[in-house]
Amino acid sequence: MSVKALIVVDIQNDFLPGGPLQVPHGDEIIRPVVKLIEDTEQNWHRVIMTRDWHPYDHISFARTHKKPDFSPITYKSVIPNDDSTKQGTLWPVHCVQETRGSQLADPIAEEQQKLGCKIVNKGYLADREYYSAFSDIWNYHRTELNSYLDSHHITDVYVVGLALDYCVKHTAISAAKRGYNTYILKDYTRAIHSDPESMKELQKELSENGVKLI
Ligand code: VGL
Ligand code: ZN
Repeated sequence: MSVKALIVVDIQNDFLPGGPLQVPHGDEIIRPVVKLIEDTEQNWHRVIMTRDWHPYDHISFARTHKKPDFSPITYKSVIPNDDSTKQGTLWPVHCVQETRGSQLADPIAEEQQKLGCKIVNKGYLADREYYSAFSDIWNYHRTELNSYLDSHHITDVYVVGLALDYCVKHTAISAAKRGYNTYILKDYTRAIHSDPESMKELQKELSENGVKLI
């Protein structure tokens, strides 16, 4: 038997058109996602909403390094005795804790309150970047998402939200690696880079990691 969870990733004001880190057409998914949450035929056992939830001086902000937005950066591992590095991008300041920009989009926030959906925050440790809602990029600090899913005996995870090519992708790959049957519902996502080349690459990376894009 399958026990299904819907994970609604980062539908926050700062990622919507007009926000500092806008995902093109991100607003188009809000109403459909609300309908999907309420669709009784889906039989969601749990609905979880994630939030990018940064301190004002987060390491992923260009401002923190006094560099231009979207500059490349090499992150050093936060794991003791680990010399590895990862390439990243420095972002405009976004989703600072407790600001309007970090709040869920109004219709999603209403749904969250109405149903009492679990909120999982990520990105709150200042010294490391996060894309997956399960952990930091080092897979070292874990959020409460995995233990929440396990405590509710979830077997299948459906991921929607923003942005398809960052947090949705990494959250889905993390879920698949942790043993959940994992799906991304494509029509309920939007990407920062949605050109055909990027989409082909994305499709390949997802299938190599056992994530089904449907
Ligand atoms: C995200 C860039 C930086 C996302 C979060 O939610 O996709 N992207 N922080
Ligand atoms: Zn972020």
